[in-house]
Amino acid sequence: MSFADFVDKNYKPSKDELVALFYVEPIEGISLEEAAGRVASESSNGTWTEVVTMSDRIRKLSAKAYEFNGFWVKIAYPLDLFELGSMPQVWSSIAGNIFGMKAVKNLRLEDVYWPPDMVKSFVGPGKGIEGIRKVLKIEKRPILATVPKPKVGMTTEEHVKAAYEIWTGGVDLLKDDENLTSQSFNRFEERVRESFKMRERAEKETGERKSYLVNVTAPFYEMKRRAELVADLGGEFVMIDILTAGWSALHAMREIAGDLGLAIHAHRAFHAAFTRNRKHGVSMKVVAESARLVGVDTIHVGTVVGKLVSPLEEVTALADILRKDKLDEDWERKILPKDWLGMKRVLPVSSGGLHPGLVPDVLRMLGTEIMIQAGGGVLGHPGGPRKGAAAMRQAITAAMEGIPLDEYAKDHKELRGALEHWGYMRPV
Ligand code: CAP
Ligand code: MG
Repeated sequence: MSFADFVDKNYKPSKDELVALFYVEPIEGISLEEAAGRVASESSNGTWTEVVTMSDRIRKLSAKAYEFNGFWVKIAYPLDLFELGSMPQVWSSIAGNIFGMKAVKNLRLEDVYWPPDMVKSFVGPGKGIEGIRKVLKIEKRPILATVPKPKVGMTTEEHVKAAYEIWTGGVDLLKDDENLTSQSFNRFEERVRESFKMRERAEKETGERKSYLVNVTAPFYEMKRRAELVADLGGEFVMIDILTAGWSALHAMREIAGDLGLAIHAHRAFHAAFTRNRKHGVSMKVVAESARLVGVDTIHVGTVVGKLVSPLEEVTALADILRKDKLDEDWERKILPKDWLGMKRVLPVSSGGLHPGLVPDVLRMLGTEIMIQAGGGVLGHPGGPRKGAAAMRQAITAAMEGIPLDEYAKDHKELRGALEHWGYMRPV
């Protein structure tokens, strides 16, 4: 069986096959067809040479590169290649060895068409957007979260004091940072216990629902123990660094969170190591789709205007993938058709270098069905975290009412303080 056997330009996949869209750039001396055939081979059931154990029956499982458009290639995979309901196995197949192949100069998995039987084999989000809104009793406006900064280093006491000010200033969700778990100066158990005590006080004082995205990321059994503690203390969310923890851990945590009645906030730390290069790696769309299938409730999508790389067409594509039930093929944004078959919708989180002056931009791009997160943009307010929180909340109200921030700031001094400090700058 040669690489040519993994290419068939007349092939028409059925809707029950998985289709992957790749950007394939061969090395010099190798044709695009051959490189694509090698990708289809290595990601399904081929290898560098013919093997004597191949048979007609096994050959039927081979993937086929069938559509070519410049360097863009679609490859169809028979569903029997996959173990249904296992995201690690899917990634080991279509996002596995192939990125290291000598035959390709660049290779990027850009999007995936997930066939119905595969979609049905995953549970999806436990709460979804509607469930989260219900828990927080916030019907229409964006949900507002803040990560106390410095991201690591504060003692538990300092952390909880900042939490109190953030909540009472008007933020809905306290959020741990991705690398704050249980360090010597701020142990997990103590932080969580003290924060939930403080939450009660903040709720009483404001009359609003307040919650906490608790970063439980840890070696698996510890992560499970931490989630149980969050549930015991009356929490509603766990936060997981899903890419450093891994798909298998997320699968298990989805079951555990489901049993405990907790929602999952997905942090994507590590993604840019393989999503940022537009020609090589795996796109963030594939990460977001995989996360929706395995079952997160909220996930970071970027800001366009903030401190981290996140182009507009990518951020809006992610929001559509997470929030819509169905999508048609969209060649501009390189999206393959989607049908989530009623699976719950995921709330996109816009975060990274945001401050009040940027809130109207984010709402214009993403609408109000989002979570906005600002760490430095709250804790950096010259008047302190409470005023920083109030300024963010005021910016959201102004943007939703279509009032220019400068106008609204005339009789909202916290927002005025933020605008005097940062203006409308876009951080780098
Ligand atoms: C933001 C943040 C988030 C990033 C994640 C940080 O802090 O807490 O982790 O936004 O990036 O550590 O940088 P600031 P993304 O609000 O102070 O910038 O959302 O792109 O995954
Ligand atoms: Mg962070």
